[in-house]
Amino acid sequence: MNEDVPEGVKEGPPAERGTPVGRRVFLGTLALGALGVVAAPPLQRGLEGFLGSAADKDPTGLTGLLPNGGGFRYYSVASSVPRKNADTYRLTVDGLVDRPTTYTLADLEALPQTRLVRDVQCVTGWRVPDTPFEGVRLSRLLDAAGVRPTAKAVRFTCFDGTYTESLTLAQARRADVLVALRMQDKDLGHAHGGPVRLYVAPMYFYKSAKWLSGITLTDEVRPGYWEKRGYDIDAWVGRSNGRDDEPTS
Ligand SMILES: Nc1nc2c(c(=O)[nH]1)N[C@H]1C(S)=C(S)[C@@H](COP(=O)(O)O)O[C@H]1N2
Ligand SMILES: [Mo]
Repeated sequence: MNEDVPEGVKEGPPAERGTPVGRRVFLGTLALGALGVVAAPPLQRGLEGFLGSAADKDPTGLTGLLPNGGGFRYYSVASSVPRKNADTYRLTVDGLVDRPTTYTLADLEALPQTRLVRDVQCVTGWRVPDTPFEGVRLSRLLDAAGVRPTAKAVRFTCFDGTYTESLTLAQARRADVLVALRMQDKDLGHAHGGPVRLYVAPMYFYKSAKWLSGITLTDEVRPGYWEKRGYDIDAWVGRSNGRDDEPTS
């Protein structure tokens, strides 16, 4: 398991110590059980046990391993999340824009799709190499909405009702930031934040908000869920959260 947990991994923010993370992890594990996880292979069990015992120091919400997840872990700060499908899913773009817009899943699928293959890197140390994501460039949705000059940042909200994220407008316009519909050449499943999640390729995976439902242009950065709990807002992989080098493995 050590290759998955690099030396020097920054542990959770001090502010979070002693708060009921353990309960979230426990509830999340129950929710995952309901998804049908039966048994983890021994290596995964070992790693899960290691991280689980460190849960109060490592609060980004480790709640279990995904079946056939290829190394992904299931994270949710909400104990249960409603399911959305092509009929019920909506994504709104609003705030400091000229043309507030609501997209259905079909609307998003009809737009040009961009495919990126990068390493997924969670700030707690686990990593999934060469993971394909596909979706609509966020910059395209921003341009379609007509971002006003007073807008300086983007706030992301999720239909789990709890998680939030943020980017500066310059970060949000990067070509490697997607509103993702597919991962690993499959439609995004519920556990991975489907049908639509944010994908911020150059940053730690906590920036990639799952179950994305809202994109709001704001006049300043409003720190997201984990950022209010001590993680860096500018979460560049290898250059944030106390790290100064690229992760190895
Ligand atoms: N809505 C929501 N998005 C989220 C999270 C979350 O708890 N809720 N966790 C973040 C973290 S810390 C990680 S590592 C990834 C995990 O994505 P996965 O569950 O697809 O592996 O989702 C990120 N986005
Ligand atoms: Mo994470």
